Amino acid sequence: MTATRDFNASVFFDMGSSPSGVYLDNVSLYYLAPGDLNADNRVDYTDLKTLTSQWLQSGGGLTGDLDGSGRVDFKDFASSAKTGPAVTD
Ligand SMILES: [Ca+2]
Ligand SMILES: [Ca+2]
Repeated sequence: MTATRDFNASVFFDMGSSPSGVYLDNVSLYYLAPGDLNADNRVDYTDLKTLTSQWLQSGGGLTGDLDGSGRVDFKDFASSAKTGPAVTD
């Protein structure tokens, strides 16, 4: 993977006429594999367990909703499977 320092990014805040400021501290950017639902840099049984626990659920905040459709289904499972599991558990 490319080191974080290899990326350039710009962030713009439109504060309108607000007198408030924005302060950013300790910002990290990293690549997260689509199937890595718990962000531990591995796609494994724990992620699959999370996906199955949310199976066919709808709504917001579902970590298993990989395609952002609002529902955890076969499309999400397929996305997770494409990541290539490193099953060690
Ligand atoms: Ca994981
Ligand atoms: Ca989905």
